[in-house]
Amino acid sequence: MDPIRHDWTRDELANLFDLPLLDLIHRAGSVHRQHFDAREVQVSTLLSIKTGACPEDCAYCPQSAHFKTGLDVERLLPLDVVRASAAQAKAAGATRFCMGAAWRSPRDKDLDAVIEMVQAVRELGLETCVTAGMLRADQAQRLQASGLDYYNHNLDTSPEYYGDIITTRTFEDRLDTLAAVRDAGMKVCCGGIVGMNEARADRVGLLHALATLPRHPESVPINLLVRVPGTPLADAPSLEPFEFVRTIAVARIAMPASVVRLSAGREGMSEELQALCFLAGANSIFYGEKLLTTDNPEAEADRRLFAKLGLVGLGAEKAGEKAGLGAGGWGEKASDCGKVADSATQECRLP
Ligand code: SAM
Ligand code: DTB
Ligand code: SF4
Repeated sequence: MDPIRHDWTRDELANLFDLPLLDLIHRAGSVHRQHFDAREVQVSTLLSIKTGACPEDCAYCPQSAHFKTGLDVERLLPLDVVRASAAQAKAAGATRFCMGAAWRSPRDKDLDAVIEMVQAVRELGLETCVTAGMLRADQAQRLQASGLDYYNHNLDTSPEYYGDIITTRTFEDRLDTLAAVRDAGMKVCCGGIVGMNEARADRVGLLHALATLPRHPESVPINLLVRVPGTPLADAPSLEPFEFVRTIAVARIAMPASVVRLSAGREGMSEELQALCFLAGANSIFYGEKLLTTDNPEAEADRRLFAKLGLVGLGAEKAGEKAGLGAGGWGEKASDCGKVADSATQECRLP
C-alpha cells in the first residue's frame, strides 16, 4: 500500500493533473480501492442554521451581505426545528448532519446555542458537523467537549488566488482555525471550490495546501461553484467537466485515506459525470434537496443513481436505521448479506 504522504510537491500534483485522463482515473481508482470499499459512499445532509447577512465578502457566496442576491435572511433557527430536520435526514438515510451558519466567527453565546444543537443531533444517533466560521482555541475546545465530530472550514482556493476571492480574512486565518480544530481533537472537514475562474495551478495549489497539512483532513469536500446571480462570480465560465474529475482524482491520490466529497454543484451534473467522479475516488455526497441555500439533486434521484451504480450509503446499517433503506433506499451492504448487489435493483443476490 502506498504510504500517506505529507511532502507532496506542487510539481508532482501538477504532473498528476497532466496525465491522460483515463490513466489518472485508473490510478486514483486503484488508490481508492486500497483504502476503501469503492461501493460505499458516505451520506451527509446539510442545514443552514443561520442564513445570510454575513459580514465576509467571499465572492462565491450568496450569503454575503456585500452582494444583492435576494436571499431571505434568517436568524439562528430554534433547537426544535434543527432537531426535526435532523430526524428527517436520518429517516431518509443520512448518517451525518452538517449545520452551517453564515458567521465570520461565532460569539460565545452563539456557540452555546450551537452546542445544544450538536447534543440534540447526537442524541438521534447521527454524526455531527458544524461550519460556523473562524474559531479561537477555547471555542474549538468547547465544541469538542460537546461531542461535535467534525468541523468544516475550507481553504477554498490556492494561497495565491485567495485574495481575489476573499478580502475580509486571510488564508492564514483559515489555517489558524484548522489548527485550533485539530488541536482540540475534532475531525477536520476541509476542502475548496473549483470553477471560480482560477487557473489549473490554483487547483494544484489548493490540493497542495490540503495534502501538506500536518494531518490530512478526514473529510475533503470538493465543491463545484454554484453560480448565484448577484455574486461577483455569477458569470464565471463553467469549468470543463473532465477538469473537475481530474481535481477529484488528484485529491484522492494525494490524500488516499481521506473521504473525498463530491459536494456542491451536483445539481448541474449528469449521472455519467458523477459516476466518473466516484470512479476517480469520490466517496461522499451531500444528500437532500438543499445544500445551504442552493439546490441539490432530489433525494429520489440520488437513490436511483446509487441503485444504478451499485453504490451503498456507508454506515446506514451501522446506524441501525432501516427507514429509507429498504425499497428505494440505499440498499443492504453486499458484504453484509454475503452476496452481491444487483446493480439495477440494489437488492442482494447470489454472485
Ligand atoms: N461561514 C462559514 C465559512 O465560510 O466557513 C460557514 C458557511 S460557508 C457557506 C461554507 C462553505 O460553503 C464555504 O467555505 C464554501 O466553500 C462553500 N460555498 C459557499 N458558497 C458556495 C457556492 N456558491 N458554490 C460552492 N460552494 C460554496
Ligand atoms: C462545503 O464544503 N460545502 C457545503 C458545506 N461545506 C458547508 C456548502 C455548500 C454551499 C453551496 C452554496 C449554498 O447552498 O449556499
Ligand atoms: Fe460568510 Fe461563509 Fe459565505 Fe463567506 S462563505 S460569505 S464566511 S457564509
